[in-house]
Amino acid sequence: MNQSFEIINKRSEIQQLSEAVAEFARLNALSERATYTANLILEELVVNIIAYAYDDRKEHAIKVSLGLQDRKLTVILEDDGRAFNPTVPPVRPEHNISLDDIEDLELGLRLVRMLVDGISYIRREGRNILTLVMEDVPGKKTIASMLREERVFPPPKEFSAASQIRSLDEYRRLYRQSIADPEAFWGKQAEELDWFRKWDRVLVEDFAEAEHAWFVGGALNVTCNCLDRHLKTWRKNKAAIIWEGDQPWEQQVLTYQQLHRQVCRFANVLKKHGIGKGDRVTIYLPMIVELPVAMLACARIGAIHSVVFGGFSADSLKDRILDCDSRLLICADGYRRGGRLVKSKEQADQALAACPGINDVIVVRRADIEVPMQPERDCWWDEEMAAPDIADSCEPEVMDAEDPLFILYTSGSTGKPKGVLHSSAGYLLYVMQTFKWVFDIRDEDTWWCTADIGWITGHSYIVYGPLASGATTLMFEGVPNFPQPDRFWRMIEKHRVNIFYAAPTALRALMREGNRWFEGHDLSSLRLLGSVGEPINPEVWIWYHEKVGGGRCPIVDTWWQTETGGILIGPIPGATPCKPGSATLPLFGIEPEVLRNNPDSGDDDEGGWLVIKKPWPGLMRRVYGDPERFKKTYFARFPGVYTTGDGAMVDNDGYYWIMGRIDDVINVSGHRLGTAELESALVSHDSVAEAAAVGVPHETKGQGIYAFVTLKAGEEKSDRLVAALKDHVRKLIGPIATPDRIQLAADLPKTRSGKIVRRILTRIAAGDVTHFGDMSTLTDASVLADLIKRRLA
Ligand code: 6R9
Repeated sequence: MNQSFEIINKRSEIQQLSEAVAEFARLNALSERATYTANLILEELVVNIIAYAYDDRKEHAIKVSLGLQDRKLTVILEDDGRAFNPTVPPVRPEHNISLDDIEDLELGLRLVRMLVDGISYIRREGRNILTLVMEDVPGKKTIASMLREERVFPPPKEFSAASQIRSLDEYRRLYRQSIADPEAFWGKQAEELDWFRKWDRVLVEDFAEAEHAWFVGGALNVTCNCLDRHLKTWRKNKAAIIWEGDQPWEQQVLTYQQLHRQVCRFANVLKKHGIGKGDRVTIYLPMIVELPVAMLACARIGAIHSVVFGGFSADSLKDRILDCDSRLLICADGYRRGGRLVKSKEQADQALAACPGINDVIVVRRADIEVPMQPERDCWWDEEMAAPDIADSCEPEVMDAEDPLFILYTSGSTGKPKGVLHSSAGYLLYVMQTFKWVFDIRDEDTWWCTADIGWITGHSYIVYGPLASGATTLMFEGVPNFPQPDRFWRMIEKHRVNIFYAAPTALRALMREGNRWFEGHDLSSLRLLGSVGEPINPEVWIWYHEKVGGGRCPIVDTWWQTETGGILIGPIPGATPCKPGSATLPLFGIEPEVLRNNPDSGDDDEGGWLVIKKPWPGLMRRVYGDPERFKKTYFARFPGVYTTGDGAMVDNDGYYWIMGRIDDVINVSGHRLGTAELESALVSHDSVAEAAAVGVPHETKGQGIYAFVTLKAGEEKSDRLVAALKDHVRKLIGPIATPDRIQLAADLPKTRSGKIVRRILTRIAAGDVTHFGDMSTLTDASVLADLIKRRLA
């Protein structure tokens, strides 16, 4: 029995559609689960299409057909094949959306994938046709069927043959050892570091209290491990950092010897400015070599660095300086990114107006623009470095294994960013070893991680991991599409890059630019590809594999967090067969588990909260300046284990499928932004009474920001005001936090206790449908409902 409906891009019709599905379900005696699923599919897909087209006045036919045969329910969606929004839509002016883009509607399709038993997509006669099939078996598990992605890519034989870990058996054997006796395992690993004094105990822990200390009694200096020890070997004149500027012709190479000298000299400059062990230094620099030099110089003398992403605004910089009571700031006059000038000294000066603790500012000349210099406070990097009393060598400070190495701020859900504090020995060991395991690094490799050092990925896998391993790390100041969208491919060819590590958000943006940008570029040097920051959807995975990797490079999808220091879940490329969309298996010493709120429900392969049961050396030590917050944030929901805040499920092969964050942080291009931080920025505007921000799927950024704002009484609604509000947020937090859309609302939905119900707002943001009632009343979908609610609540 079959039935079709046509809808013409009107939200009111969705309601009718839902009623028609209910009628179809009644006539065919569909189970509650199948009805629910069909409805959810329609809601997620059709509404997303309409929401993205977003203009109710435009008519775009979407044909929906339902069919049932042998208890197999089919839902077929056909669009009219036209661009959905031929005029400039208010949401995303740059693109029109059709079913082709559905894969990018992250949340919608991910939920649908969980629920159905099959998806097929074709384009026929100018129409996009998507068919979804599900078996109507009452009581069938809901989340398990997310695993429609069944393609498996075993490691290429030649790759395995040349790798350090060559088979899944070898991985499993090592893994079992690492879990059975972690102290023996990590003790052996730590032999690979240079120590002033060996440790007395590998691990002292009370995980229930969120406490763990590694290599207790040991002493070392991180820079001795990243620099000095290589100078005694042939690596002395090996390129440590190859740098390329915003403009393709700008280039700089620092050998280990040269980097060592720069670091020592700048360490001496810091000392001259009165900086010593334990002092905090804030570094607000673009991606230039002075940034890693400054970080390592801090580490040389035991100062704690706090790198603030160069794209953050004056206000964010101010908060981060004040929070850790920084003594000294390092910034640039300005810099160009994608050819556009960023006046960073201006931002720094604005921030410093409210930071009395900063007595010294060291300014790197990068843009060569006029900037005001405050006589007693500001000085130039090049002049300081050239001073006659600055020596080429600097004795490394003897650091306790547990002494802090750096603070890195990350958005939490309570508004105030958290200063994640990492240790010296444990952090370094963890990033060094994971770098070798996951990226299978060899001495002759050119390694390129495209992240910004302002984020943890850059700290761990541009600076500390590669340098501790004696690798050559490529550092790039610019953006992927400047001067043209082939910049990455040009750079891979030019530097003969062997291993390339990027974020899905960048890959999606490049994929969108089209394949012609590959033309004429020889990417044959590539051996291995990596992904980090967000779930990589299978379609992007396949594109990455085929177009960038030429079908021959394994892809390592690496899951981890600022808090975890380094990668926790990811393939060993010579050993682990990959499944597109899965981060695969835990690394050595990492014991993850997926926990449900109700432990008695469902089987192992259902989704839930991803937690890590035992400590590992790279895990953060505490939140700077807030002794309780580490435990309160990560150890409260499930006592005794580290709760990551991400949802995940495990399949029958033990593979982890990360479903994104369960809390209310919005992940824009891999950068986590707290909704509370966004909301407090909005509310700080004179006209705003109340605000709520939610994430909406966005085809390039992963998530976009959709904000609801209630104006103060007497304030006039206007487009100008909306623009002013966006501008306000951008100034306060930074361009990355600019809301994609602001909707002025008379009232926000709230619970009785006054908490805003974001779940409803998310629904509205995605297309104004709230007709499902309470999803949790459906018992066999309860786990899913729980996840959805947590994700959206
Ligand atoms: C390294 C980094 C952490 C959050 C994390 C998760 C998401 C990171 C991922 C991934 C799916 C992956 N995330 N890697 N989700 N697959 N391979 O990004 O740190 O900025 O702290 O973000 O990013 O949600 O919890 P951070």
